[in-house]
Amino acid sequence: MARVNGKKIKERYHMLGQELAEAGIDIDQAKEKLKAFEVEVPSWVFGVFGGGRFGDYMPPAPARDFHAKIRDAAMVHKLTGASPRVAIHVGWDKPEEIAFEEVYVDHFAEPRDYAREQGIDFGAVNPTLFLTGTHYGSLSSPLPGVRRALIQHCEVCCRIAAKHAQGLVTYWLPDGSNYPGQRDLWQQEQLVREAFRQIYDSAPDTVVHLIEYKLFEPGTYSTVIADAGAAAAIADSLGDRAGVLVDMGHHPFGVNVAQIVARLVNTGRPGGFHFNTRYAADDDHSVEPNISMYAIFCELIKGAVVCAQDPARNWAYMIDQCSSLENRIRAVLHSIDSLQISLTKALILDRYRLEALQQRQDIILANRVFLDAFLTDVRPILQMARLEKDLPLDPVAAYDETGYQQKIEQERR
Ligand code: AFD
Ligand code: MN
Ligand code: MN
Repeated sequence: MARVNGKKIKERYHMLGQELAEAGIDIDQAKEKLKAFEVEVPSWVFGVFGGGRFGDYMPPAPARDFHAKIRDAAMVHKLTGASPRVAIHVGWDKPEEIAFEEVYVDHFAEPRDYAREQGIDFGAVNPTLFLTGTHYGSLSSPLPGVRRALIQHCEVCCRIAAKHAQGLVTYWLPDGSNYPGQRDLWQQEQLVREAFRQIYDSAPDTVVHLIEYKLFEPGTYSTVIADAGAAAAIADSLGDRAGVLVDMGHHPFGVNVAQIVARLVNTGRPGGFHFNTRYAADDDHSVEPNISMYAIFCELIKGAVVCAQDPARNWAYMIDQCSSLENRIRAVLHSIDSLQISLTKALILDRYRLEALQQRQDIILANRVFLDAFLTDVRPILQMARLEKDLPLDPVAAYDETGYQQKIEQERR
């Protein structure tokens, strides 16, 4: 496929290059940065999930074990060349091993080796804080036994991350309440802070901890870590190796996520992103190359935390979507494609011109320059990058040609 359209792609790329050069933008530089962009895929998107809706319907061929999730993630990387790591969910990926004890750490060596054989590696490690016994909360549970076990679980996850993954641990807590009066809000806050203190202090000092926030769910009245400010306050109290994880789906309507990103990047702390599209509530949808995604990438580039010269400065980028109706692998491929388009648009923004207009308070022209890049069809850049990396030009179409879907539908019946 790549060979057939190669000539046309080069022509289109050349034409766009000339156009952008007039504005002083180097298309080759944008293409090289795009090629360096990496995003992790979550193991859980490929697995068995459901909330009792639509009977037992699930998109065909969910992965029924950890190895199958790894193979699906590897397939995504094979087609995109952009997702060399899979984020894992300890206790969810291997439900038989919730990992409350040290002895579990090395149980993750085998699947990690398996991932490497498939051409990928382990990325972020997620403790699972929402399984059996957590219906009154996790790190703020009123039951000391539950709290103690989950703190240990997080400690084990930190060791797994340090020893068998990238040293990154990301936390999402289901802690909150459903009615006013149900819980002592002060106490919940206190317990969560104490638990994080303990986890942070006992973790190997190579580990980076990212704290995720979410407006609601499962709590409908209150949530302990409900917004970026709450997550940042906890991270601040812990130390330099703690930061905030933004998940697109976890904000109230109308919140400007690009502004949250700008603020967090400015703190210089570690940070990360769970990409998805939010329409009504939570995070179930694939990423689309819309204006918010573009604006977010503009901030990440300005802060030099994406495609940075020094990769250590990069934030951690992950996809977190659910895909409860659509084909999961296609949905994830679509998300990666959308992220690459959004990033490329942000890479060709005429920042000098924009800055000049901002200085003159030229409201409308500044907005038009900002939109110029968003409205540009950057697909020639993306296709050229794929051509050079010997990747399929359209990963979703290429997936359908691999026969993988038919194969897993047979195997996983
Ligand atoms: C939940 C949360 C959150 C988290 C994910 C994995 O909404 O997005 O990242 O589980 O723990 O769905
Ligand atoms: Mn998330
Ligand atoms: Mn979510």
